[in-house]
Amino acid sequence: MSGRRLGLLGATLALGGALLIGVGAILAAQPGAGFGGMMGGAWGVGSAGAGMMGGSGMMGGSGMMGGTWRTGTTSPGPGDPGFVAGTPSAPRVVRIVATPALRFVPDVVRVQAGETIEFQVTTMGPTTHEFMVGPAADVAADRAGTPEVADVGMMQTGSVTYTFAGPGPFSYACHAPGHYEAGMTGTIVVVG
Ligand SMILES: [Cu+2]
Repeated sequence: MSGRRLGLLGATLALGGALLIGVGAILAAQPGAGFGGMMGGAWGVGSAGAGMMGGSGMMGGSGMMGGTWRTGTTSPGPGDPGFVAGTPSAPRVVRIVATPALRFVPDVVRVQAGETIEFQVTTMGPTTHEFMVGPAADVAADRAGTPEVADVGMMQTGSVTYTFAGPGPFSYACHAPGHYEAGMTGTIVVVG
């Protein structure tokens, strides 16, 4: 194996570690999301990755890991302690990670009826994603005019704000070519 190939392998492993750490951090910021088991796994592997990155210095102190998405939080959801319903003037923030496995994490979001939510969508990995949210039929059909944030590239965060008026059903999805077909969707559960 040539030095260059080793370098590429190291970069790939470091990126993988960074992704796991990132997903773990975002999941940790989701109160009551019920990802306990997943979080444990993600943190365990992420820690191993961090050690490796520290040794190589490849990722240390890079701006890539210092983005605002790491420090932001998802506000408590309906039924969680401290829940405050989002309003048009003060939307509740829900953070979503779009993964290279063509999935949204989380893929279920609970909202209170009538709530206004600001979705902050961060892409992990090299695949560019979009995030469309609204009535499930419109989202499924990729209907023009349905609220969305498009072209969210690697480690970027885009946001879109939506008010969940009426009973739904509501959903979200990515319509980058092939992603919806691969199952890159999420469900909105309206409560109250
Ligand atoms: Cu996508």
